Amino acid sequence: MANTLYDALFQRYQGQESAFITLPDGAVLSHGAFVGMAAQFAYVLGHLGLQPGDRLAVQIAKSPQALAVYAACVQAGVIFLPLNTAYTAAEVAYFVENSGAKLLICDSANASTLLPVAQAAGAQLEVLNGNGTGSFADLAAGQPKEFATVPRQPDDLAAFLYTSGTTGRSKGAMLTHANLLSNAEVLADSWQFSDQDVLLHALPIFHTHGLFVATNICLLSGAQMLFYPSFDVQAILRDMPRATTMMGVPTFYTRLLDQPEFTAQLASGMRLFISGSAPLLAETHVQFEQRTGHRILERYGMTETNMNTSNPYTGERRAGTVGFPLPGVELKITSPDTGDTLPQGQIGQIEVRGPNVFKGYWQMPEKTREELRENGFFITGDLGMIDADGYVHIVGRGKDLIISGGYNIYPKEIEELLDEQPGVLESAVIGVPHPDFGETPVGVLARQKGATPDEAAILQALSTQLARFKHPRRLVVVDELPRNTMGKVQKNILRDTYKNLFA
Ligand code: MLC
Ligand code: AMP
Repeated sequence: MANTLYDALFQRYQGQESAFITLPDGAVLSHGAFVGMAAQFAYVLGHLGLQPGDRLAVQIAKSPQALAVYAACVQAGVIFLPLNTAYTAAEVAYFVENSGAKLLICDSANASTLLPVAQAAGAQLEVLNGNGTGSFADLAAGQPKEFATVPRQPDDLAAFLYTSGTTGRSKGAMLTHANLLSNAEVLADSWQFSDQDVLLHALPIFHTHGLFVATNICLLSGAQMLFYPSFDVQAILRDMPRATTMMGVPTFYTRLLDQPEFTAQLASGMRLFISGSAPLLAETHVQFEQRTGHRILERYGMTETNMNTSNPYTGERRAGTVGFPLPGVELKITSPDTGDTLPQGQIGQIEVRGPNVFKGYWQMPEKTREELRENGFFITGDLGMIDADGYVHIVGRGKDLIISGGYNIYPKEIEELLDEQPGVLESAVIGVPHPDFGETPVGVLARQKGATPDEAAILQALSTQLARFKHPRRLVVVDELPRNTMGKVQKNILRDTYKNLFA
C-alpha cells in the first residue's frame, strides 16, 4: 500500500550512500543514513503509543535528527507539528493543548519547564537535542533501520502548521500529503533542481519555507543541503563557493549585501538565489544584481497554501513582483466587498485555488468557512494586482499583520497583553520599516489619565508570555489613539507618524 509523501520523498533513498546533509563541521550524512534514522524514530513513535493520525509536536533545535522526526512522522502516518524554538512555554502550551498532541519533543534545556505543559495537556514528553542526544534518541538506538511504511492517501494529513489570526488564537493549518507533494513537484521543476544542486539551507525548519519548500525540493530532486543551525553570514560566505542555490527571507539578502566580501566572484558558482516569506524591496533586488550579476527569484507563499506564485526561472524576474501563478495554481484578484473577480490592473484581495491549498483549520470550521470558499478558493488576506504582463504584485495586506525577518507577528496578540499593563488605557501595535528585519513592531500606548506607564516593566512583563521576536522594539506613550468617525483606531496614521523610528 502506498504512502503518498513517503514514497515520493524518502523511499528510494534506503541504503543509498549519496550525500544528503553536510553540517558546518564538515560531517556528512548520507541519504541512506537519514532514512535509516527516520525508520528508527518511527519505531519509537509506535512504542510510545502514537497511532496514524495522532499529532506529534516538536520544539527542538535545527539538526538532521530534527528533520528525521519529520520523515518518521510521514512514514508512521503521524501528523507533524513543528514549533518555533523562540516560543515561550505559555505559547507552546496552547499549541500542544489545541492540537491534542500525544507527544511533545523538546530540547533538554526546556524539559523542566515544558514537562508540566505536556502533562497538563495529557501529552508525553521526550528530549531531542540539537547534537542528536536525548531520551528520544536513546529510545531509537538499536531499533531496526527499516520500518514498514504506514499507508497514507493523498488526502491524509501530514502536518499541522499553526498560523496566527487577526482575532483570536492561532489556527492549525491542516496540510495533506498531496498538498506538500504537489507543491514540491511544481517547485523542483520550475526552479530546475537536480542532483547536481547544493542548497545553502540556513532557514529554520519549523516553517513552510525551510521545512517544505527547501527540504522537500531537495529530497525530490536529489539535491544536497549545507545545513546551518541558523543564518550565520560568515558561514554562508565561506561555503558559497561549494553551493549552487540559496533560499532565504529578504533579511538574508540585505545582510549579505552588508558584507563587502560578498562579491560577484564569490557568487559565481551559484545558479539561483530565491527569496520569499516577506516583501523583497526592489532596491535590494537591484543592488543584488549590481553586486553579483544575479537576479534574485522572488516567490510568494503562505502556510495555508504552500507556494502560489514565482518569478520565472528562464524569463524576466521582475523586481517588486512575485511573478506568475505556479502551474496548477489559479490566482484571482477579487473585491473585498462583493467577492467578484476584478479586472487586470485593479487592486483587490488575492485568492488562490489548487492542489497546494490546505484542508482547513483544525477544529475551527467557522474560521475555515470564512477564509476557504466552498469553490476551493482561499482568501489569502493579501492585497494585490495582476499587471498587463501577468505578473502578480503584492501591494499590501488586508490582514493586520507584521512580518519581521520572515516571522509573522499579529498585533492583536501583543495589544491584548499591553492593554492589561498598569497605566495603559489601550494600545495599538503597528509595523514600521526596519533596516534589518524589513518591518518591526512598535507599541503605541494610550495612557490612563494622569498615569505614566513604566515602559521597562511593561517589556519585562511581555517576556514570559511572548516569543522575543514579537516584542515591540519600541514603546511610545501618547494621550490618545487617533480614531476615525466610526471609532476605529487609524493605524495608517500611526504608521505614518512613526515610520522613521528606525531609519
Ligand atoms: C531573531 N530575532 C528577531 C527575529 N529573529 N526579532 C525580530 N524578527 C526576527 N525575525 C531576535 C533575536 O531573538 C534577538 O533578540 C535579536 O532579534 C537579534 O537576533 P539575531 O541574531 O540578529 O537574529 P538571527 O538569529 O540572525 O535571526 C534573524 C533571521 C531569522 C532573519 C535570520 O529570524 C530567520 O531565520 N528568519 C526566517 C524566518 C522564516 O523562515 N520565515 C518563513 C515563514 S514561512 P535579542 O534578545 O538579542 O534582542 C512563510 C511562507 C512563505 O512565511 O512564503 O515562505
Ligand atoms: P505565513 O503565515 O507565515 O505563511 O506568511 C504568509 C504571508 O507572508 C503571506 O500572506 C504574505 O503576506 C507574506 N509573503 C510571503 N511571501 C511574500 C512575498 N514574496 N512578498 C510579500 N509578502 C510575502
